[in-house]
Amino acid sequence: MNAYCYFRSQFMPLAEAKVGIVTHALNYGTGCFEGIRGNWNAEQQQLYLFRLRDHFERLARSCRVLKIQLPDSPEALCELTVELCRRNGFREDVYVRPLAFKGSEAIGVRLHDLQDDFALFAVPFGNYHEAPDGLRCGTVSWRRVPDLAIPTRAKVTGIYVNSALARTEAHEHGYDEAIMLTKDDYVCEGSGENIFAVIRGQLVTPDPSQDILVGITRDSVIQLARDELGIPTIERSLARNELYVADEVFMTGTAAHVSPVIEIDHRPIGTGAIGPITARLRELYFQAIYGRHPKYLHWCTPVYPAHTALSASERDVPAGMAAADIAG
Ligand code: PY5
Repeated sequence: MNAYCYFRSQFMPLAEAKVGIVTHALNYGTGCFEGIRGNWNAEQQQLYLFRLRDHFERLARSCRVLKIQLPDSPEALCELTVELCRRNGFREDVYVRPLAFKGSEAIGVRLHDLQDDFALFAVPFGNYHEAPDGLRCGTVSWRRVPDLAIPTRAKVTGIYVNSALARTEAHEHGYDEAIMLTKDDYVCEGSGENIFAVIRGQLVTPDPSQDILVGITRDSVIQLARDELGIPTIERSLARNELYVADEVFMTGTAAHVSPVIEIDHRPIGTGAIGPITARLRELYFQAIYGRHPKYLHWCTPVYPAHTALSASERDVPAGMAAADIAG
């Protein structure tokens, strides 16, 4: 099946969406992006895009920082994303990547007097981490980019050099994921995840002044913990040694979901197995993102029209036929 993307104001085959090597964003990292998951609910034959609007609103904020003009409003970009997923006829978990960038082929480091470009693609995507029993993490020597160097609330492509350095250092030391500290040596986040500790029945996570990317999964988990489990979250600076002695630690991110951390710097966390609060939150989070928790359906944007969202037994369609075909 041909994969479609949206690039320069039109849908086109993904394989044909190319930029030249002089492109500003490729040379200097002057782009903003998002990562959005589409979660396939086989029972309902529906693909749910999770917190779609929130992602495009964050993209709009990132673009303000980089002086990039998006081609349309967050609302219209949501519709475009639904349309893209429909055209691709996905019937599995996917990852959607909007990318807004300085597309001029120009030499010269700056944000002004450059043309903006926008691309949107989606690819099938399963687990980000291959560690079903929990992550073994290591604190790395690289510090998280301070907000005053590159605004960390913005999801800027260039910032990810920092994440890549951290992740590869962790990998080369045999860990599954990196824990980055701030310039002041407090806990910041993973290479692509926020981090939480469970301490005496409460969640503790670095507050936004700690140079974190303010994650949408982080926000979802804070809400689920509060409203479903009655567990409050304290946002404050968090010392590395507090992680070592926490009852539980987990990471959150669109790609990573809720990922238990069972070991940090060769020290088991809690019992060294997935903790009960982490397990409960992960379960609630999965219910929410697959559209299985009625209370959180407002977080889920269905891709396919409701009449195609029948249960498997109700569907009278040959196996292997794309939902897009059914939708016509
Ligand atoms: N911190 C960083 C540095 C991130 O890159 C991400 C997301 C998060 C936190 C969590 O944010 P959210 O919950 O809004 O996803 N990372 C991207 C993701 O799609 C890219 C990972 C490669 O998960």
